[in-house]
Amino acid sequence: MYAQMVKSEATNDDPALLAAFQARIDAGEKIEPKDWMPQGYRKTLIRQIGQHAHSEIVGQLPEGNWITRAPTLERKAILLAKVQDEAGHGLYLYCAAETLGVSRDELTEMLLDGRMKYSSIFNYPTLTWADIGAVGWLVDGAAIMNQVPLQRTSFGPYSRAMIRICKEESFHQRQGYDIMMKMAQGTEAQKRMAQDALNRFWYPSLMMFGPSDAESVHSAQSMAWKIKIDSNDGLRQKFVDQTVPQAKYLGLTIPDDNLTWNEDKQGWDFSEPDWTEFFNVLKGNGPCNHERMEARNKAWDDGAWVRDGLLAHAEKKRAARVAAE
Ligand code: FAQ
Repeated sequence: MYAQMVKSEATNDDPALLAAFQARIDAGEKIEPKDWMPQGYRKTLIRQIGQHAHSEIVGQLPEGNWITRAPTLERKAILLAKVQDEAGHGLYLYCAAETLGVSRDELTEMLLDGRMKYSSIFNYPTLTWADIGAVGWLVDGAAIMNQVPLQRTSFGPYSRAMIRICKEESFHQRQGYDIMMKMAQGTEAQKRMAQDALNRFWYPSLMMFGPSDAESVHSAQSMAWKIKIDSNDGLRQKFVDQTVPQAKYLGLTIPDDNLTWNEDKQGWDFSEPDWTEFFNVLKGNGPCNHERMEARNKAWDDGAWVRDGLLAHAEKKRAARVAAE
């Protein structure tokens, strides 16, 4: 179905249709699944929403790793709820992508055979309990910074999914910050753990916003189509400006000797992440890429009997309907 849609749009991408489409975008209208859209718009959305959905699903793995080791029953219940929320976010996003004519199975296959990505951040390990605090504070904090503007994205189903997701993400960020507060106010050993988690998650969190604007291949077109509302560098700056005072409040140090307040821009100057490391992680060479893909492949293989059962049941129902006609 997806291939058919793309083919018909390829023949329909004429200048008048494109101009009318752009006029709708410029007027702030939402584009809905049955509306005409350029092939590139559909393709970009499938890539971004699909990648976003995969990130939510793979993103359960580093935190799921700590559910059995959470330090108290209360922390365990909170973490369990958070990880379940992430699964839900993945499902809303797969549904939004499905309205574009691509099935969830196709999206999963594209992830498993390497045609689709998930966020670089989830290729870093969670080594201590403080890492769970850092993930909530920094990773969910970065996710919210990126996703709040996406509530105004031009594609209706994506925008509506984002509204629901953002409500839950703000709880996630607060639970992470709460863990960091406890650790930072705890024993010397706990403070060291909190600082170590910040040291390891700081630059990978900055990478979540994508490459610098100069290196971002999709930003210009995506912003013209209002798929993206803000630039990668713009969001990264906002994240740093929001997070520096939070680190100060915790009594922790951002691991960047170049961090300086810039009076003119009313924001912090900071060091860029190591972009060689970022592109290397994207190529599959991060600390946990192999482990994460192994887990996704195993889940897909283990679920084969469920998919087969559902298909057999649907076929049985269809045959019964045909026989009754
Ligand atoms: N990781 O031209 P651009 C979360 C790729 S949700 C991997 O700038 P674009 C919740 C990009 O795809 C986190 N790949 O791309 C949670 C492109 O690849 P291509 C996920 C990346 O799309 C918390 C190439 O680099 N959030 O964390 C990354 O315009 C805790 C060139 O880049 C979303 O997906 C990256 N970080 O801008 C869950 C939000 N950055 O086409 C569990 C929606 C870039 O060459 C626990 N997505 N790439 O194959 C977006 O806003 C955008 O897609 C960006 C990238 C901003 C991520």
